[in-house]
Amino acid sequence: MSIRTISTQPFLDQKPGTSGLRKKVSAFQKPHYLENFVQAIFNSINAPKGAMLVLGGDGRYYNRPAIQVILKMASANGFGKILVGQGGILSTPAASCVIRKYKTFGGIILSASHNPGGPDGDFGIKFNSSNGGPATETVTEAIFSASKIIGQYQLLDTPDVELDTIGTSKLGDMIVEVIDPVSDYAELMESLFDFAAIRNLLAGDFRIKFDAMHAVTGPYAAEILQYRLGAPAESLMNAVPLEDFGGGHPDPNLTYAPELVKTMYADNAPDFGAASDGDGDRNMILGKQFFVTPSDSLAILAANASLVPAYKGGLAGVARSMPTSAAVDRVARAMNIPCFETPTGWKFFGNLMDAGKVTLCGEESFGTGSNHVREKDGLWAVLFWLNIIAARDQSVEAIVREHWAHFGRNVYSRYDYEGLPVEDAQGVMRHLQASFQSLAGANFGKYTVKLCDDFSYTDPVDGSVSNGQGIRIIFTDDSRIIVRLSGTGTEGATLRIYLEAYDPEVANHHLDAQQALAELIQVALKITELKQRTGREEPTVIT
Ligand code: G16
Repeated sequence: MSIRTISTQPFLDQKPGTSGLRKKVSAFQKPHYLENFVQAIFNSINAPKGAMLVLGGDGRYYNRPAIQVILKMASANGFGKILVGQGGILSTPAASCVIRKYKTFGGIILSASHNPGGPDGDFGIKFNSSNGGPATETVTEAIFSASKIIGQYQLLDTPDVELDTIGTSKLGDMIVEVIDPVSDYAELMESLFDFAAIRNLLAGDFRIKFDAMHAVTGPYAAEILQYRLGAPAESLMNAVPLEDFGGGHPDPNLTYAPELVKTMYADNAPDFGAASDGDGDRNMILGKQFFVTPSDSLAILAANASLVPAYKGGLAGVARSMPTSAAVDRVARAMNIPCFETPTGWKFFGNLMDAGKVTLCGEESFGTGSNHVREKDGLWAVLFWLNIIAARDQSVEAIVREHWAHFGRNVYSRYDYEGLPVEDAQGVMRHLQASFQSLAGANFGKYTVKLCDDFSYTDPVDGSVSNGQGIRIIFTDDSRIIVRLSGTGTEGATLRIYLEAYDPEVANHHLDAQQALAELIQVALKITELKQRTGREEPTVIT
């Protein structure tokens, strides 16, 4: 076995987005493309010789060949040990859990999350630091800089490693330990929640349906929900992971999880429904004929945290991304704990959690989590809800309605315009930026603009500043229209419009969000000049 040094040329498009580098599989299959980015990571992270890394992915197409390349490069670059999930599999929260539990230098996670998979689909790669969380912007910038000047990479010339059997082998001087991808994570979940109470709930006539969307959470859900908590086998759907997610879009929302939505809106619907995404970090929560917005879900978890063993001692604080509704802010005020507003991207929560400022955090993009790991965590959110339901003995809908009655309702919706020509999408953003002055104080029916700006964030822990994080149009009644471009797509541009209005009146709480927000939606379309500038009559996805 010898170390080969291979000459290469930089690719100039390896800038990590909201969560790592995501591209079409065909881009990663270009000669040297993956290797360049992996070497750029190794050149930037200052790992000491012999350091230990975690490696795994969501099992999508190209996961296996990529794992082999990374193992051979890690060995050639002087790493001492790699913990790799059996079959190359680790859900994103499980990878975070393993990094923390075994105190490794960090980890490499292969995933394009909720983006479609398969030979024509997407692939992705990101580096997580020793805290288990996505690398900070400083590190991702360093990786990007390294990728632009790379001239060579190192690879061990050796046959592939056997990844399907748990155990230890050597690759050059480096140890490769193939680990069970589920057990450490399942053990962590059992330490956080009241499994006895949830087991009791599921032993009665309470029925659940979990949609793994043919993605990574299938085996995790089987181990936790079925074997450890006793849910019947029919509680799981699409639980066999497939390299192309069965041709689906593994994004747990009302559009892309139609089978689950149909089941939960049928006459004989189960009591609780949930879905997770490609790499297991997102979640969607449903009751019988009832959808819980991710923003409400975060607020409700925070308000009920004292019912869950791991959080009954109290929350240090909470955090949400800027476009996420302010429902959790109201809970934080009532609990007299701080609430932080960060840019979109889980990486911004890491510093707050490491500094002990925040216990729970979440995003409108179907992500919720806590300081148990440093990624958002789909099954964790499912277990949190089941724990609350078991403790309160109420339906999902009753819990949400009581919450609204107490705190008022932050009515919320997001419109996604996917696959736009980049120029059109940027045109909308430029138009808005140019309108800040004329918008200030302007009236639109019952709405008067209080403030509009481009969100900027100064990290309260390390002082780093992130500018240009989304346009905010805030009205005098605290309603908001937020507009930003997605940082996770791989084709054209996706423009997101987030709409939020606050309604304390219980008498209005029966309204569908689209009804309640109808006027604000028209204001948003008018201000953005969306139709004129993109030609789109309707959004691709409404949540
Ligand atoms: C990633 C980040 C999330 C973020 C989301 C936003 O999610 O991890 O923190 O909220 O992207 O995506 P966009 O920029 O498209 O709005 P994931 O699940 O794709 O890793």
